[in-house]
Amino acid sequence: MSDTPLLDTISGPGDLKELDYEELNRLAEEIRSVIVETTARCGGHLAPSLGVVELTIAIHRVFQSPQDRIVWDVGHQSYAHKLLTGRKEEFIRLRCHDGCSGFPRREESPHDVNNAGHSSTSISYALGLAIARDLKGEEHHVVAVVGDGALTGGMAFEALNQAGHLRKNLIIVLNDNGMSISRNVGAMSTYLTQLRLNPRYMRVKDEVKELIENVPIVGAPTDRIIHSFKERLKNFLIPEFIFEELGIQYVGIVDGHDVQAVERDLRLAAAAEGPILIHVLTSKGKGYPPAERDPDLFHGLGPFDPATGKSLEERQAPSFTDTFGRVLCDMARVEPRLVAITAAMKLGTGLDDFARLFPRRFFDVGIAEQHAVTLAAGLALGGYRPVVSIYSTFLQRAIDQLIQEVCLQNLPVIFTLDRAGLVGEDGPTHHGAFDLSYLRMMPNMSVMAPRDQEELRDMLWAALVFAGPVAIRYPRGAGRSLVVEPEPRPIASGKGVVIREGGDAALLAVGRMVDVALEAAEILSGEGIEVAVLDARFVKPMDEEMVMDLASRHRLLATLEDSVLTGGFGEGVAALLERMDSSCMLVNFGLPDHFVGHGKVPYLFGVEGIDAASVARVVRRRLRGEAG
Ligand SMILES: Cc1ncc(C[n+]2csc(CCOP(=O)(O)OP(=O)(O)O)c2C)c(N)n1
Repeated sequence: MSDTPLLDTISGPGDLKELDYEELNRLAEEIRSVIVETTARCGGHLAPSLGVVELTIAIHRVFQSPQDRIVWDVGHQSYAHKLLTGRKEEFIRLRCHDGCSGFPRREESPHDVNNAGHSSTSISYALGLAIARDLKGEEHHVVAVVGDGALTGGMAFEALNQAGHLRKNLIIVLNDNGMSISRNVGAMSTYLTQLRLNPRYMRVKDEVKELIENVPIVGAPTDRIIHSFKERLKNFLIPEFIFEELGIQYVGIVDGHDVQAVERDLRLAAAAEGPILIHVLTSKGKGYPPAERDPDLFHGLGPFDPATGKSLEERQAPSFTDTFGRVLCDMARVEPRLVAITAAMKLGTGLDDFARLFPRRFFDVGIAEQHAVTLAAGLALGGYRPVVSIYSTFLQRAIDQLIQEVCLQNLPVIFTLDRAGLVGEDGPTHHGAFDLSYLRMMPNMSVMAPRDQEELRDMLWAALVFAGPVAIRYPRGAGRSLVVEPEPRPIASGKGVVIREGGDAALLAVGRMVDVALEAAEILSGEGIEVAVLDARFVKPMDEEMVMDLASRHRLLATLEDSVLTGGFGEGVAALLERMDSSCMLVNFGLPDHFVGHGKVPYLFGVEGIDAASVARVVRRRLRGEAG
């Protein structure tokens, strides 16, 4: 680790006040080196965190955390905040099961006001905190730090709407770097770019205002008439100012890498009455050339060589994400009605090639999952075949839209849920832990889970001819296919496939859990216990015939899924066995009724008892008539 003499003197934000600006700049460099070295080892959200180092220093100099409440939107940019709030030791093991979370966590520090991870929540949280403060008659500041990407989310607009109405004292720091994960999109983003590209605009605005105030009016009109005339003149000469029109004062634009300048504006905001937004300009990846050159690639990444920025992750096979992207392009070539939608995750969902090859059929809606789903419904009503690709965890945002706007009308929309199941180091906010339950409960929805990338290809092609909504969920990374040929194999609708025979028990596995089942089968076979393995393929409709056939031929069925047990595949099998009055024993493996922490996936599988060794152990015991 690099020497960090200044950072070593900081045990909490109060210590920052001892440093002069030259020292603060050196401190910023030290923080950057720790962030780069740590993320290079542990992976993480590098570029967002590098972009806000000076901003974080300035915030912690002006405000007294934890009395003043600082709310980080998404929270992926909170590394400097963690380092300045007494967590240097834990930060060294960032995102490991025994180290710091990659996001703010209340359990970790009183300086983390809320648990974050999903976007566009900070202004709502902050407004709630401001209301609570006023109701209790307390006096402290509430600060929301929100990115221009997060500002594209509906919740951010909803919160601004109420903040402008209530006029509570509330400070919104808009961290504008022009980027979401990829380049930011949308009309709000264009508006911010206009402000950003034209710093003179702000000065002109002030000059015009002053000029108008001094316009002499002849005759003796009433004050009200003069005021109304001047307002109209201002509106004519100054392009409408969104935030001020909403009742939120606007201050900007300030260079987010100039601690002194940011501090000055923050002090101004701290003294203001009512909601105020400070527009801060930052550069994503600041100070680390590979991240500055390629901020989207360095937004969030696995371990890399800090000297070159080159990834250390070995990739021999195309991931599920790559396969989805490639197959979708093949499908778009033969199906002109196919359109693709992402909610600010073009790279993450593998849609970059599609966007390049079919720009008119690709839509990035911003961080707006709810809108993405209803937009797809509209496109389906208009005769198109939309494919909406959203991470499993983020599609939770749009459960009502899935039910009301898609399933209720049985519209042919294909949903691809990437990062399904446990994702590992990003932890509880990002695990795709609930999808099988929330999708299973929706009438008309078909739900598939491929065991490997080739099966994903087959399922995508199969989904194209479904008459109603279909969801295909798959995990991060690669499965066992090393190569994925373009030609699909047929998938029988609603049918699973037995891929290993065995007379003692049958393991019914969903998606990547098929590999776990096969591994468990090998362990048991070594002990003379032979188990069959079913690749369920369809979680809904369930292959009831197959399940009942297996139940009739085995003493024990075990279901394996990497989604919560409540309402999941296993519960579906239990209900079926009960309905059919089957006497077959059943054991369900899946995610528990608690939030799973962060750490490597195999480690978490072990902790939660869904790895091959745990499955083999429980199956062995149950066959012997012992309790699980
Ligand atoms: C609801 C939701 N959808 C998608 C994401 C994935 N995501 C994480 S950060 C991010 C971009 C945020 O951009 P911005 O707020 O401008 O912050 P920056 O990374 O540029 O600092 C996205 C899309 C998320 N965290 N939450």
